[in-house]
Amino acid sequence: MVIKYYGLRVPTRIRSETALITDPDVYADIVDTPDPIPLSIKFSFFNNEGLTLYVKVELVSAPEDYSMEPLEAGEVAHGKKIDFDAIVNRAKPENTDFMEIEESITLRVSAYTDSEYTALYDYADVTLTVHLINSEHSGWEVIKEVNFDDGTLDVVECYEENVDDLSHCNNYCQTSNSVYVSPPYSALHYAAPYYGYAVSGYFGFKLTVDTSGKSKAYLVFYMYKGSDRAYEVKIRAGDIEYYIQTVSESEWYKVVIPLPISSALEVVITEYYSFGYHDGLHPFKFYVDNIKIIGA
Ligand SMILES: [Ca+2]
Repeated sequence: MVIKYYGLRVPTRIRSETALITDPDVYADIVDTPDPIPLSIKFSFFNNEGLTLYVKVELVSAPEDYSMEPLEAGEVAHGKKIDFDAIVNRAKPENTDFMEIEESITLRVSAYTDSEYTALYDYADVTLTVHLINSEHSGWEVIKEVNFDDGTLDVVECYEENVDDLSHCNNYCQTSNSVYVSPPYSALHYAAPYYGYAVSGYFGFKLTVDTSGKSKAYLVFYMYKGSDRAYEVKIRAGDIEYYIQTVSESEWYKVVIPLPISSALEVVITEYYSFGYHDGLHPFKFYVDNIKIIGA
């Protein structure tokens, strides 16, 4: 599953063209992903309209390989915001002889004044570009690949950001054989506050890669959420940040992120952890595996 952060303002402001669209691009790898490929598109809906609204998202225009169950995202009171993911399915392409193809889809975000979604208040259409990547196509140069299977973290470093109190926290990174994509190891970032202490912040991994000389490059990797006290995933490539907000526990996700071109590009993969005391039951456990940087 590939998730992009996507932001929208109130419907009337969309119509007057002051909508905030953070990134109208969605990326997915066709290698080892399910058929159909679920594309999860993040929406933030702000209601500043002075009445309660009910939000619905549906697919209004796309190639025939796409489908979507209309999503009734529910009630948003005046002054409130809701965050939700719209899932659009793309059938896996039968002909896989491509490095990347781009397709355009349009979603309609509608606001209703009733919970039965009959009284339309306003709507906005949002057009997205879907980038389907074949990460195993021979046209890509594999710039770096890390699978942790020799038991080392290779070029991947332990990383923390905005952590309020690391001194009262058990915190480390190591290879782990509890879960993995390629056997026998993945990389684990473990953290847990000492008894009586609280800890919060972004915990994860960092690596530096060289994408210079390429016209484009991608980061492809798997991640696994192992903690019920972890929240959004933040991935930073250079100074560009990507957020993934809805991640189920105990499930591997495949993620594709476009990378800037740089001879020393810092790539950071983190998850936000927050926990108020130590009970031994809610440590932070975040796994990554099969990190691949490709370019052409
Ligand atoms: Ca592995």
